Amino acid sequence: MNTRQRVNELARDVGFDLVRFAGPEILGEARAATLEAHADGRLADLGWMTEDWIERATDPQKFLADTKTVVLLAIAGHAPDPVQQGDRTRGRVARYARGRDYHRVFESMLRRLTKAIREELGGEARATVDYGPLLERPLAARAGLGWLGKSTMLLAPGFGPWVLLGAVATTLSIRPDAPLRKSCGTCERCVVACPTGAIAPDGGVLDSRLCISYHTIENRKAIPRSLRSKFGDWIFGCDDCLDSCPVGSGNAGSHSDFVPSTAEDAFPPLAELLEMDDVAFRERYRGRAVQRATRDGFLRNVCVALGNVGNLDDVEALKGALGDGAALVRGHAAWGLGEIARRHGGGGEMIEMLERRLAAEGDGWVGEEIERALVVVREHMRQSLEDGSVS
Ligand code: B12
Ligand code: SF4
Ligand code: SF4
Repeated sequence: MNTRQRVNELARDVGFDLVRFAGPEILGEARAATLEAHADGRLADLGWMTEDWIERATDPQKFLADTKTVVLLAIAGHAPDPVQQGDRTRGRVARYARGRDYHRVFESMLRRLTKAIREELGGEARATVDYGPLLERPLAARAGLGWLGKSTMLLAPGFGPWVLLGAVATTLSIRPDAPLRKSCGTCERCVVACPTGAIAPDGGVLDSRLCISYHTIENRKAIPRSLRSKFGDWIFGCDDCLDSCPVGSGNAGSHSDFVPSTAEDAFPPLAELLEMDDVAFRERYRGRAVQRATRDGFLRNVCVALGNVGNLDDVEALKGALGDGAALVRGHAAWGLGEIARRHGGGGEMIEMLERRLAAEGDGWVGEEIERALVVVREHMRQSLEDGSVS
């Protein structure tokens, strides 16, 4: 058996669903595209994605000296939605984050693979998943593992966008695979499906500053007001552009570790999430990708989702969040209350609650959010009085 076949077999034994090989050349076009995105500000506030990181991430030799081959590996991640029961207001977690943290799953599989490459085949090997300095999508496209879709996702035949990627650079010489000759053609479903217009009209370019996934996972600050109402029920990540994709839809299946064990993993009731302090958050999301958002960022997302899909039964929970220790949470709780009032009414009680909080508030930005919420609640009351439907 030759080295190519053996590495393929080892990777399959470890549990990877797809295995392809790429050469070690610099990813020139991807480097230029990513540097341009960086210069234009489209990468938003991802502090670690510096020009230096991009240069390294597009040169496999910088990742591992004397790299001859990069092995691209994919795991399927499309578990069906669990059944939701009861009538509580629920949020939505992106599919990749509903089970075990995929970084941990990849890490242990990659460790086994690199060990086997070193010990059995005598090559040096270094692995990465997601956060390491290698741009995985352009590399996977070079290896023919899939092609770059208009959503910017790598679409793998049979799986569509529902694959997570990892890579192993090695000093072993292995014949590379050829890129696929496939494209999205005239399809533009993801561009239309994206609630915030984050994907450029012609596709292939994403503006992270508009992306729900960026804001709910990576942004540590306030979510821009102009975007909040477009977030729907997403509280961690977003799959709208993936869900709309006809490639491989419904066929992908999932690695067992990514299958949610309960409906709460995928669609948690929102009000109870607002009760979590740091300890409870760490406990509930131990070993899960959701940890990445941090407790304050996650509760901020929950307040936004409640503003979008909540009702008068959720006011009590938002009232609690209005007194949270984190300004980030208090400010978004005020916004959430205003939005519930806009749709369902809030009445004098909500005005009183907001005014009391405003009087005690020490943070300027939170004060501003409360004042804006008060304008919304008062306006709703005025209109209700005018048309005789006071709530
Ligand atoms: C930063 C990052 C993000 C950012 C920015 C994403 C983006 N599209 O730019 C945010 C936080 C928004 C994000 C969101 C998501 N991400 Co992300 N993310 C990354 C990360 C760490 C780096 C990607 C990056 O550098 N982006 C910058 C852009 C410019 O580069 P790029 O997308 O890698 O490559 C583009 C350019 O190179 C260009 N290009 C390449 N060749 C050429 C040639 C020419 C001529 C031109 C013009 C352009 C061009 O096109 C490529 C594709 O758009 C990678 C992991 C990694 N190390 O690569 C995961 C990764 C891309 N993310 C992943 C996932 C799963 C997601 C989400 C689905 C999570 C979710 N459910 O919420 C969303 C999807 C959003 C989307 N539509 O892309 C997977 C994607 C798997 C796949 N099948 O594609 C990856 C590979 C992680 C992994 N290990 O599996 N992500
Ligand atoms: S992840 Fe959501 S917000 Fe981001 S590009 Fe896709 S559909 Fe748009
Ligand atoms: S939805 Fe259509 S355009 Fe978008 S990535 Fe999938 S196939 Fe391509």
